[in-house]
Amino acid sequence: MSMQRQDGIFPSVCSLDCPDQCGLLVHKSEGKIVKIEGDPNHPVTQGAICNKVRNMTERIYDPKRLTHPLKRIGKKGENRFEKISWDEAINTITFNWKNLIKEFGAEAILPYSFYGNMGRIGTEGMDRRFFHRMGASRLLYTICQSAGTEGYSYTMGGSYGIDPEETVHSKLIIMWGINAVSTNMHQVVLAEKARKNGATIIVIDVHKNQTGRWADWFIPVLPGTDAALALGIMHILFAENMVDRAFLEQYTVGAEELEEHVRQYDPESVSAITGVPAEDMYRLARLYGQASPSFIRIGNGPQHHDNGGMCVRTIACLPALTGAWLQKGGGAIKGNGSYLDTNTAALQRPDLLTQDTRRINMNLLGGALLELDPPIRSLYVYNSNPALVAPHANKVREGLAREDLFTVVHDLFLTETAQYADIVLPATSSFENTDLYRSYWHHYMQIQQPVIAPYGESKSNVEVFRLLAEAMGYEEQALQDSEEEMIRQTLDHSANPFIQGITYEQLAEKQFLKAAVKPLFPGKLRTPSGKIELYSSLMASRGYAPLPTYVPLPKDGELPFLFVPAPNHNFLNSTFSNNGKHVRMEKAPKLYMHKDDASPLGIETGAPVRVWNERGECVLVAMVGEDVLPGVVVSQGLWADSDSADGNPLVNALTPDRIADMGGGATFFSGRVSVEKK
Ligand SMILES: Nc1nc2c(c(=O)[nH]1)N[C@H]1C(S)=C(S)[C@@H](COP(=O)(O)OP(=O)(O)OC[C@H]3O[C@@H](n4cnc5c(=O)[nH]c(N)nc54)[C@H](O)[C@@H]3O)O[C@H]1N2
Ligand SMILES: Nc1nc2c(c(=O)[nH]1)N[C@H]1C(S)=C(S)[C@@H](COP(=O)(O)OP(=O)(O)OC[C@H]3O[C@@H](n4cnc5c(=O)[nH]c(N)nc54)[C@H](O)[C@@H]3O)O[C@H]1N2
Ligand code: SF4
Ligand SMILES: [Mo]
Repeated sequence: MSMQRQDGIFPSVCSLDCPDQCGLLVHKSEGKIVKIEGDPNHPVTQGAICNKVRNMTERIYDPKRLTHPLKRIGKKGENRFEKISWDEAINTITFNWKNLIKEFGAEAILPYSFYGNMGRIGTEGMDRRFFHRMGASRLLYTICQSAGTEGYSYTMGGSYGIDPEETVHSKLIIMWGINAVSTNMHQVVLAEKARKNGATIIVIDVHKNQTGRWADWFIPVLPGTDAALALGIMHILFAENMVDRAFLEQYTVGAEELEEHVRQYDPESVSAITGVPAEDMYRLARLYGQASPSFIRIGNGPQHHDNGGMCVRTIACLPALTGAWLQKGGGAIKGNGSYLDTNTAALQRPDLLTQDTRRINMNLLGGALLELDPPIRSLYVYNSNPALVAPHANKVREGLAREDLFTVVHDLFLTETAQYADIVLPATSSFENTDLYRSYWHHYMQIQQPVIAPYGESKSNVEVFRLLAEAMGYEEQALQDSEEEMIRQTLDHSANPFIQGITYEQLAEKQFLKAAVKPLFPGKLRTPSGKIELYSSLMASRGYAPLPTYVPLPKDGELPFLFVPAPNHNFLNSTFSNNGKHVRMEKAPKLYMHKDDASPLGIETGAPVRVWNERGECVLVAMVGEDVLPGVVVSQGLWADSDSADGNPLVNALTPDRIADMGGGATFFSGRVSVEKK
């Protein structure tokens, strides 16, 4: 069907791992995509898209894009490959896997993936079915938001917040640990509308980045201390009687215990922890207590810490104190994915797995490759670039370098990870595929139908797993289903009332459909009590403090600076870090430092600096000023190995692979480093 599509303009959806999930218009001429712009008809994104994706054709037609399968002819990581046919590629992979399974069992094989393309069918569909059928080791998908999601759920019962379209009505908007100008631009557009109606915008962050500069009031906070700040606000709200007692009574459990508990978080003590002056805390609490409706957008920053789950659980309690949830535009969003839940069992077919297999936390990839017993003997990577994005990167790369590890990487580019592969497979871009998309921020589902023919000999994830299944001799029909069949299967989900109206036909016709989401209140939450759990017995039963609590970060060695390696504006994680145009827009891999830290070290803006700790080192360009607090250094972006003139900018060489307090989450932002002039 796809290849017959004529030239023209096709409504599409952005496939990147970004909450906005924009509607797109893809212009095709002479068989090629010539322009990508926003779809003005999309109700949330309304025709505006980011610079990254406006320049997406540079990536789709980048001369470095893979066109054929490759096999390694040099040493691992040496980057020497030779072109092979798909037949040879599939036969080599399945020959190796059959032998490994015979000798060691299927758990010797580990799939590793994330959301390089958010399509449900390609990321959680045929792949899962295939590896379930095989009985491979199972990956725990923990690298992104899992700590915060678990924390938020203890309070709110799932990834349920408010409809972002309603935030235009908010009068106070707090962007808490989210670099929204770069990472959720339509929340910024909506907040701008609210601002025109009189809303105040506050940003709480460890870095005065583009989002902090856009705020009416920027509040710098020390990394990993936000739970204390939230508890300090609660202290003032109770002390000054700015709480909504009727709401607390009707919709929450544990308000009395909480009131008693937050007495210890007085503004002076909290100020010493967070670096936020006590008078600012009073001002913040009073603004929050009095504004109506108020909205908190909780980002990923606070939860990429050892204490991240508890931190998000704590921030999520705030709107209950003021009863903000009852007003249109009041409440919070951490993520909204649960409203759009589809039938996961039908999609992933866990029933194909006949015995329980081991689960491996993706944040521990290095250790899994180097230390697990029985060992991982084969790794299959798709939709992800772990050599760049995973914590403790040198350990990951040491594992990837194992000569006895049979590694397959399916990607559009010869990524840092692919350079360690035995077999590299070329992947289609999302514009070459059929897939189903659901946002984790707004309430729309969308469909992608192929706009262009596959690039070179590239194939989609679904297609590759169908081929692998056939070559493995797996005969289940589920392993040969079409994309359309799989979309129908997963949309058939009586357990989620919100998506009942959404069908394949309707999506194919309309391109995007809004879930029939009802406001959370009045109503029953999916917490054990059905209410907002300020006190959580479930947490107590799992060994957590049942009330929101500030847990200090563990000491990560003695080095002087806390290091926050955050994402940047023009890349999406490591995607675009290998595309010239995006690299030029982003200029250089920078390290933001406070002037009082930099000057004794003789470091000035523009100077290359060596950033190091016991795990590794990288080279970045210093940006000296007052955008971060003393004792904190912040970098932006996951840069390609080749992106620095002076040395490798691999920030994940420094990040800890400790596991966060909840959800098996990552602790990217809780590491310590030293910095010196290079
Ligand atoms: N342009 C662009 N957009 C993206 C991405 C990208 O790489 N680039 N990545 C996508 C993905 S996968 C995700 S998960 C989201 C992530 O997007 P966000 O939710 O914005 O999360 P981060 O960018 O990780 O961090 C947000 C902010 O948290 C701050 N921060 C770090 N530690 C703390 C802390 O302890 N307290 C507070 N208050 N702030 C802290 C950082 O300085 C940063 O400004 O964005 C998506 N969108
Ligand atoms: N230091 C630090 N590290 C971080 C973060 C951070 O803030 N700081 N953020 C973390 C977060 S939140 C996340 S979500 C992870 C993200 O980490 P990843 O999910 O690994 O994200 P990307 O780096 O964008 O890599 C996606 C890869 O998938 C490929 N791809 C795209 N579409 C397809 C497809 O259809 N098929 C196949 N086979 N491949 C495809 C792309 O070409 C790209 O190489 O990174 C984490 N790492
Ligand atoms: S990356 Fe985000 S903002 Fe940019 S087009 Fe895609 S969904 Fe929209
Ligand atoms: Mo993420």
